[in-house]
Amino acid sequence: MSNGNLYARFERVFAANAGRAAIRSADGTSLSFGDLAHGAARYANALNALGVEPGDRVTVQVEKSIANVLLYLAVLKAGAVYQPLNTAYTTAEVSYFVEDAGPKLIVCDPARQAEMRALGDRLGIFAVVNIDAEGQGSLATMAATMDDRHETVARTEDDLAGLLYTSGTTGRSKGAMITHANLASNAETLVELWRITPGDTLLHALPIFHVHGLYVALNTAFLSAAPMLWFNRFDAKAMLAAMPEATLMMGVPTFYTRLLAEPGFTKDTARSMRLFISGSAPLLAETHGEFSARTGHAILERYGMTETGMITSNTHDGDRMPGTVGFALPDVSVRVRGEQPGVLEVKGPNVFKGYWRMPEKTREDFTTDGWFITGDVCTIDAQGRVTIVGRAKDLIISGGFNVYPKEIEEVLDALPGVGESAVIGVPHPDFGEGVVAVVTAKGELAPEAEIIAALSGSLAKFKVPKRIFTVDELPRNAMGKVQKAELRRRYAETFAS
Ligand code: MLC
Ligand code: AMP
Repeated sequence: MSNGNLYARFERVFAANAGRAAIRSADGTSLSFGDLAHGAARYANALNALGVEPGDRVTVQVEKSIANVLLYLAVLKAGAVYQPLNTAYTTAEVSYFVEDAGPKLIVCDPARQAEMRALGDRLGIFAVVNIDAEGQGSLATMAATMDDRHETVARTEDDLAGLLYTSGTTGRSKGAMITHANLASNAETLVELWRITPGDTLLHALPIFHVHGLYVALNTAFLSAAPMLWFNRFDAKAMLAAMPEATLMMGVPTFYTRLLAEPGFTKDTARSMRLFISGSAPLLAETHGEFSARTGHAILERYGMTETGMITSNTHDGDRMPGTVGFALPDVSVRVRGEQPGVLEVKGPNVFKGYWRMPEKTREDFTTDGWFITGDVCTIDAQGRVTIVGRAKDLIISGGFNVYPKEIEEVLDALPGVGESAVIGVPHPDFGEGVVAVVTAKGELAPEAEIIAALSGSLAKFKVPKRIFTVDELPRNAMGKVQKAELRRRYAETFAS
């Protein structure tokens, strides 16, 4: 029986392309596909030496680096489960994710080694090792001494490959259990749909702790043997400098608005480009229009979720309609029950296995006939084209990162001087939506800057409201529910440029 481990597929591609460049970064580092295979084997041997066995979770919160890519590959190769965490998460946030996932190993930044070791001691976690932004650190040192041969662990397609946490509108954050088959089917479909070939060169500037940069970008590049130009973070000028050597880019809408803000970005800069892809947040039709006027390229928008990978995409050859997210991927089915617009439901080999140790939550998010409920309010036209018109979930997407108002409101409400609070997203020229809090005072309320500083102690920076407004009372409807739509209208101009 063939090995269902996603890495086994990568391994065949790496072997067949061993001498070709796989990743090049601006600092001159260059790895061939053969180097990737050897590096992944060394890291996998290091993981095994640290006690990691098939099915064990490995928690990873490190700065983006090529070493981080090798670690991701190694976790797959060793048959373990990759749990990536946003580098912006505070220690308080990380503690929950680690406690819930129960990993065998934590890989963190050296700056957090002591804190994570203390957390590990409290939770009985065997090993805590580190990798820094340059790809150095105790794990890198250990991997360098290891054998570069390692037998890829056999997995069934239904075994877990990743555990990615997503917050919900209520309750605790949930770990989405992603299988090898979920990842393989989605990546294979996208390679075909977007016509990715070894002749492509992908600009990779997304973080690799979320689905977009990790699974959409890396997995498609690996399966298609497309080389990548590597950036540890997004910088519009650096992207422009590299673009004449590239053919393909994947980004969140903020990447595209930031590129457009560069006067040096012209048709000539994009002369070798074949395809620009956007997702994770709504791309304004205005941005789409401005981009085609400037470069002659129609950005291809697609739509997905952590729990499902990619669900829909505009087509490569047909129209790429601004404001719509295209058609269900081959093999994937979507529906809206009852009247349109309505909540989109999805079924297919891309849909995750359920929430980690939360059977109740899993049941709530699936219909009785097995469709996953996305919480995105959509229309589907007669041709099957999907347009997202709103969200049934109280969610803000800022620069491609999800912010759940409930989480921020709970922290705000616990601050002395705050009566009650409502957190909303309003138009932001850079991040698409910007987070704003509206609060009432109960006694002495600290000044805005102090409240923001207090929140930053426990919440990741991107979640912290950029503005806090004080009101006498929050607007409520007849049922006593806070009218967030009214607040969004009131504060719509907060970030108007
Ligand atoms: C950074 N900041 C943000 C922010 N990113 N605030 C709100 N929203 C964000 N997204 C904060 C910083 O901490 C800083 O605070 C200030 O804002 C300005 O920072 P910056 O230097 O301008 O930001 P930068 O580092 O350039 O980051 C912006 C960004 C980044 C857009 C490049 O956020 C990013 O890479 N986003 C991509 C997210 C992503 O990959 N999403 C995919 C999810 S997967 P201060 O106070 O220190 O100045 C998914 C499924 C799917 O959704 O369909 O793909
Ligand atoms: P996440 O939980 O981080 O995976 O975020 C998934 C959510 O991002 C989806 O449910 C959508 O609300 C949103 N999303 C992803 N892609 C798009 C898109 N192209 N347009 C609008 N929203 C999107």
